[in-house]
Amino acid sequence: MADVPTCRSCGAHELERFLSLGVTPLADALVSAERLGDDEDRYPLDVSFCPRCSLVQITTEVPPAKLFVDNYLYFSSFSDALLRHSREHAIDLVDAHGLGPHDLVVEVGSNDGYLLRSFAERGVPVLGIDPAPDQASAAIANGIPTITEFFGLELAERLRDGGRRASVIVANNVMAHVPDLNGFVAGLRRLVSDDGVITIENPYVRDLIVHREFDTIYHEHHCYFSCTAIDALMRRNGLWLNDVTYFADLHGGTLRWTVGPARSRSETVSRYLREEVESGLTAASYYRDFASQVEQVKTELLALLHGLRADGRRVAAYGAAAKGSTLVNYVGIGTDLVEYVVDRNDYKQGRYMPGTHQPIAHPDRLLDDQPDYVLILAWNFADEIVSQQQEYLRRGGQFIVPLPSPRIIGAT
Ligand code: JHZ
Repeated sequence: MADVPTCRSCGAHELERFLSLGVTPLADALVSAERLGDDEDRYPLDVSFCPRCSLVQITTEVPPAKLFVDNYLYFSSFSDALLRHSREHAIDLVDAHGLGPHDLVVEVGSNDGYLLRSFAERGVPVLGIDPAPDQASAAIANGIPTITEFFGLELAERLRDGGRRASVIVANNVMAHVPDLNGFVAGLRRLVSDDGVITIENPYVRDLIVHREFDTIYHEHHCYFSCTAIDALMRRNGLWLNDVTYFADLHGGTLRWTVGPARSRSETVSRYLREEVESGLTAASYYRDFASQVEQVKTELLALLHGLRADGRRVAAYGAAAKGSTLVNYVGIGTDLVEYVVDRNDYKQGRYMPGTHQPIAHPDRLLDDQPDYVLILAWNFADEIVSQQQEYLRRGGQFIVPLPSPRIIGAT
């Protein structure tokens, strides 16, 4: 573990801390039955703002292999909404850039090949890069060539020396995971062809603050991006932020930044940059009362759960998501309040939530057991989960969506 005293992007020393979520276990380090009695690794989870380049970031660095090789069971393919979004993205890129057999699409953080297969199906050569061994093996087994390594400048150089340049690079929900941010972006610049395009998606820090999505803060996510921070980061590494697209329903509000070696800035980029200044997002004061907002979520949620338990209601949870781990650990939701968690990722079933140790079961358990309430930890997929669980609702079950304030969903 290392403390990071300077900004990961611009190197400034005067970071302003605005939130501490305490000392928490690693969000994806689900505990196996054999390890339940062992001490779990715990690390401080503090969040700072850089007044020089506006980057929001955590200040403790956990070794990447501990996060993404030893303890990573996240498979992108378990979420239908994400698969739909990814397929549309691939089709748009193929059409917009006329991609064909002479191009190369590289995805950094390619997971189980959930996105690249849409390019491969259209005859476009692809290359995945992902250090997580099980996910990379799954992709390879599905015919997606994948390099099982972390991406950075060194790997980009090696690929380029081997004669490979990418017409398109996609980096979705991966840049926040990278400790050496400038090395990562320099690697993108090295690998993309001079007329190529890079698309980067990540949850938008504005939505994190406005919708109190504090649970998306965990050790895997070193950074929380605004357009202002992205613009500075790209320029520093020889790239231009050329377009921005907003997806309100993806991961609580996601931005796609379209970036390239050539400058062709859209009016949308200028508008976002202007609005970030006007709304105050580029100043430390924007973040100052976030800690009390987060505290309020904790108070409201605990009051609700204690009230239900006092009335003899049984509560389970849906989604052994990384964000779920931050939520249960920060709020202090033990097995006395929420008995178990269900998740359709079979790599997660049979394990236990970090810190709070709820067992993780198959979603069928909700119908076998019919708890009175189900807390949706994967609230970003609440619509998808609720529509799959109509029978649970029909039998009288109810869902709790925890953020931005706890809300109950029953049968309509
Ligand atoms: P989900 C992930 O975070 C991983 P997490 C990562 N760290 C990241 O950066 C962010 O996304 C953006 C399950 N599920 O996606 C699947 C069902 O069981 O919100 C997952 O285990 N049934 C890369 O981990 C979990 O819920 C369903 O119907 O916070 C959702 O996890 C659906 C839709 C999901 O991410």
